[in-house]
Amino acid sequence: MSTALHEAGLDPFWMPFTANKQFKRRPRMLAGAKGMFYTSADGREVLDGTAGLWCVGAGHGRDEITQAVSRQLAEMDYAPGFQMGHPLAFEYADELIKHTPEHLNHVFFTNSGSESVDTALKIALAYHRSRGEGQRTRFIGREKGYHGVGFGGISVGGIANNRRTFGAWLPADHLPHTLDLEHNAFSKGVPAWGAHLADELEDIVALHGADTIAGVIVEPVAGSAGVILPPRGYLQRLREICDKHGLLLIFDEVITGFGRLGAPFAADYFGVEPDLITAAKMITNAAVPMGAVFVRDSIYQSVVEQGPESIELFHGYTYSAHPVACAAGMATLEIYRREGLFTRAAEMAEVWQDALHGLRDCPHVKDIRNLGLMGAVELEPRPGAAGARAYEALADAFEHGLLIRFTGDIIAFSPPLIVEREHIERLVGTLSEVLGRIA
Ligand code: PXG
Ligand code: PLP
Repeated sequence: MSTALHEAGLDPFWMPFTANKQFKRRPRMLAGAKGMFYTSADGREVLDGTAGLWCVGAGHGRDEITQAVSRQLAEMDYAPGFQMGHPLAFEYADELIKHTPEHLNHVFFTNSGSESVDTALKIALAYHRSRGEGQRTRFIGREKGYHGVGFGGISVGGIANNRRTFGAWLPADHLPHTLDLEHNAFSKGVPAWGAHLADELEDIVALHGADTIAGVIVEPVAGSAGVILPPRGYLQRLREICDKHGLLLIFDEVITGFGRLGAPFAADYFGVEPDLITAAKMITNAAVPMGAVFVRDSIYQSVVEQGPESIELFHGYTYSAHPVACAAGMATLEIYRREGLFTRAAEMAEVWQDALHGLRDCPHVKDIRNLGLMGAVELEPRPGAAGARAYEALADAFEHGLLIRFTGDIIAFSPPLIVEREHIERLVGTLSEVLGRIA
């Protein structure tokens, strides 16, 4: 640890989503990163099983991005985005829509997934209001859904811990989640059972009245809650019910966007076109914070083209379309194009699936789930100590050169899209040893 850090101590930094006291007693520090690996502060190589926090798709330390960012900083560090523009933002939006679903050709820039979710919810409200349906104010999310930490996102989200202290302030209701180990344990890829769970949306619509509901927001594959897959036909069914009742369908693709499943977006992978897509992770390869909302043309037409001559949407962030983020995003797209990263996960999916399911007979394993380059290994909780096993696995894996994520007793993986077979073998080999060591 550096002398400066030693003197400063760990106390002032209030860490996000971290057990602060526990961490500060026994810190896990990262100091460098290149390709598939981190270097820990004590000089060990750590395989990145999670692409940072699901966000470093092209691997760490990409020179093209570093150069694009430094060039942009030298040329123009910042440009105001309200009533002013800079050319790169327009060029970048134009490049992005080459990769978005057919009818989603407008981009609103944010700085994070949480801001993208807030923005998408607001655009949905603005859309209905623009059509004289301002009474459509309710959103339908899903149990176990994670939509970031804004007050909008925690209201539509379905993770109890994220709202317990803060409440839920938007009118919202929730679909049931789709994780059912009785029917779907150890399914490879999308499970066959459970499409009928989408029909619950009909009951929710009947309860509240379609004319009070603005839209439905779901993660096509729930990431944060532990890789929960949509049953075959489920998302199609949601789309049909939304169409029937005039509800906007929002796919929160903060995790599934930018190639995680082997197609540019989960919308492409599942063949279901939503009305809005929220994105953030991987968009700049995480080199500079950025997020985006991709918007259906008819929504833009209704709110903007048919809107007033003055500001059509009273919304935006100081750093929306920040030039340095746009530069990082452009360079990331170039790497994606050159290295085929939008579809790389499809090439690796089978190797990944076989390797992960090879852990089935390891101690404590209760379920294994996978799609594209996402995967989860769910552990049987230790009696009376839910979450303890997975936490111990994280600590032990880090000691032995592997970075993993956990939520509850679910270990989640999302390696960078550049992952090779040898990394997958090493990841699975290390995890198998870890599971053998923990009690
Ligand atoms: N929507 C979804 C679907 C997400 O996964 C957000 C919104 C919020 O994005 P920001 O950029 O505001 O964090 C997310 C973020 C994990 C983990 O380990 C997941 C997220 C963030 C951090 C950790 O599962 N998801
Ligand atoms: N709070 C204050 C006092 C501000 O002036 C602003 C922006 O001007 C914000 C919050 C919002 O900040 P941002 O645009 O970075 O989201």
